[in-house]
Amino acid sequence: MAKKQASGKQSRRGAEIRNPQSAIRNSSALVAILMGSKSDWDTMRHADQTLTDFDVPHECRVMSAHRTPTLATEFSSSAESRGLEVIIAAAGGAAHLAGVIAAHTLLPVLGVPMKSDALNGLDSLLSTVQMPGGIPVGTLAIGKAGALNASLLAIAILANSRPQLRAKLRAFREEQEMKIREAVLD
Ligand code: RP5
Repeated sequence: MAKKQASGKQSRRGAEIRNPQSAIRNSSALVAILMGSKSDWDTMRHADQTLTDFDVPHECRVMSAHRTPTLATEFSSSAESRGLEVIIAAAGGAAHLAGVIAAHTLLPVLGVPMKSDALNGLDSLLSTVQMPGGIPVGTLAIGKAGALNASLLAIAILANSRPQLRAKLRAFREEQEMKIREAVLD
């Protein structure tokens, strides 16, 4: 289960998620995984795990376009100068986080619609994907597949200028293909 930081400074600035691999504020982070609520973590941990598997420095944080609008604005405005290269933003329902983040940065923003109780994620998907022309959000699938693919897409973006990472991504694809080619049905 994700842990919420309880210190005064961090609780003022919004909840953050810590796990053994991804520091809360990783000064060398290339990718940020943002989510609108701690309740999104069970889905977004799959993105975190994939980036960890690929040894991509990253950070995971909770912030909301609605509940912590100032934090979301501050974070995205300063993201590039802090060395981040890709931002993944997950939200559910009236899912505005990715769009708000994208409005304040030139970095690529990948949106992951969370599966919602009310409409099974269709609301989140439409809110995330239907950005008016001019401020793009690259929107992935609803839920776990979207979380996984957002991290793989972030890796592909970073891999354009990092041959070692590109080799890892190629190996991942080959291993995935091999598993399917060798699948045995009972
Ligand atoms: C969104 O509202 C979050 O991204 C989450 O998916 C959804 C529900 O949030 P909680 O009510 O569980 O905090 O902002």
